[in-house]
Amino acid sequence: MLASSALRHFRKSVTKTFPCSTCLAKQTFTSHATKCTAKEPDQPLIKTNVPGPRSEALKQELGTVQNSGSVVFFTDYDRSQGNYIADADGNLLLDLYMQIASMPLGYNHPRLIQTVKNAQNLALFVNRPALSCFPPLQWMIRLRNALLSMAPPGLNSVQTMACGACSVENCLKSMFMTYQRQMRGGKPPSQEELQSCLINEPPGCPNLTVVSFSNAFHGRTMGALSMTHAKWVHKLDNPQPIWPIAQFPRLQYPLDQFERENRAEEDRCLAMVEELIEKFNKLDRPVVGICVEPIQGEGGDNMASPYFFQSLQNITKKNRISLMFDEVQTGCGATGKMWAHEHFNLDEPPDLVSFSKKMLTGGFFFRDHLMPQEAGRIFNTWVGDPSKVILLEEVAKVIKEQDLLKQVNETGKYLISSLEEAQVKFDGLISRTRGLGTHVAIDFKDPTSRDHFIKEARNKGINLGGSGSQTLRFRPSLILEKKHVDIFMDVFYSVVKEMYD
Ligand code: PSZ
Repeated sequence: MLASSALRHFRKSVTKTFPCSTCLAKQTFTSHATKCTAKEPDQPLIKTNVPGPRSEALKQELGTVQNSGSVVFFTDYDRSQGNYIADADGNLLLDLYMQIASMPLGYNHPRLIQTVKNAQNLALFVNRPALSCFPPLQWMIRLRNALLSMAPPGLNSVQTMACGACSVENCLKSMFMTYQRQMRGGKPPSQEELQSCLINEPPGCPNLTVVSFSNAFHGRTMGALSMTHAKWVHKLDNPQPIWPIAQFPRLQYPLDQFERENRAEEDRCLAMVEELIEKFNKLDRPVVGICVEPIQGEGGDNMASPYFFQSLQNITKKNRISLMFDEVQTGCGATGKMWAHEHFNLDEPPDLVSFSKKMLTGGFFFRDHLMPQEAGRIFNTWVGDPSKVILLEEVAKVIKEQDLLKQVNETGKYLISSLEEAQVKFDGLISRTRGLGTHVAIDFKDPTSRDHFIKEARNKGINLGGSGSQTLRFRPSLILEKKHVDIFMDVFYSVVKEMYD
């Protein structure tokens, strides 16, 4: 009763008119959202340097209570729309970085606004549940419509989590627990195991390990950090376990001119993986799995061929260990397929796939044998947030209805060919154009020129980010179009020409 009177009150209060946050027209939420014709700006609008004085002042103020050194600019989320981000100084930038790859449909998408305004969703925006204990009535429907409708082929189970790192963290734990369960061959854990685990000692806490790769990034929690090898700023001062680290291939571009060299490079890295597994097994630090990004994101947009990933899967099958893809950055359509590993034509599905960012909720898909056998083993208070899954359900629908994966492929091809053309003109300054879909990158000749480009492009109305030491990365939303690529390329030419002369 209380709930329905609260709902009535809510409905009454929202039937008043107020400006639509997307098009600013006066409206009542019940009728307007479906008709809203909110349009993003036609082009960037630059009034000050980016960051401007207001952003700088806010950053300084934030700096009095926390380290604000990583803040790029303060953002006006009310005025950001579609592919455009608005800053605190009245500038509008075409955003090809999208909150570090985490906005699937750009800013203030009318369908997401409508979802938030839908009174039926209100209770799940207001009451954040402890999902493992008290899931909402329609949880199963939500999971099916949102997460399971987007699942990689062959992966039927899913666990939600709050963020990328904790998704990776719980993939690791699933791999370890499954390995130990299989080792016990159906017997329950011994008393000694139950006691020793409480004081961090074997046999309860066994010396199990996972193979990760040079330049990998998997997050900053302790387990995920053990597999992260991109930059010292992530790692320094934290104790880390002794786990095997293999090299990730460094391919030469253009790929069709370096087939032989690239195959040799991938074979070298694969041999290293096999050697490390053998070595660690012998050291009594058994390897239970391999964790890899389909395209290394933070570490410099490093790619490998389908052959490399197929071979990795063969190694995991031969050793009866798990293959985990970390798709936190590559997942949800950015590469033109829902999951980047779908580009690799694997014989079987991988064992685990972690996600977050564009998926709005964190979590992971996994194969049936990784299902925890005891309650409470993969558990925390929130294990995600249903309000994010409600939004994801709408994202999934929009991706299908608007055929956004096709758009990502077409826009991505256009972006890559435009950059390849530019690369020939500015030989020596930029190189190694690469990517899948709009998950694209180029290299500058050194870190200073990359950083200079990002700064100048921002001042001319394009927001972009870097990865690795000298890579420029594109992480737009799925709604990017060719016309946006043209706007970017104009700025690209004007900045790079100045740098080249
Ligand atoms: O500096 C940082 O902490 C950053 S900058 C970009 C990320 C993290 N990416 C997050 C990420 C990822 O790209 C991959 C492949 N795996 C895991 C993560 C961790 O996700 P969050 O940041 O949600 O914990």
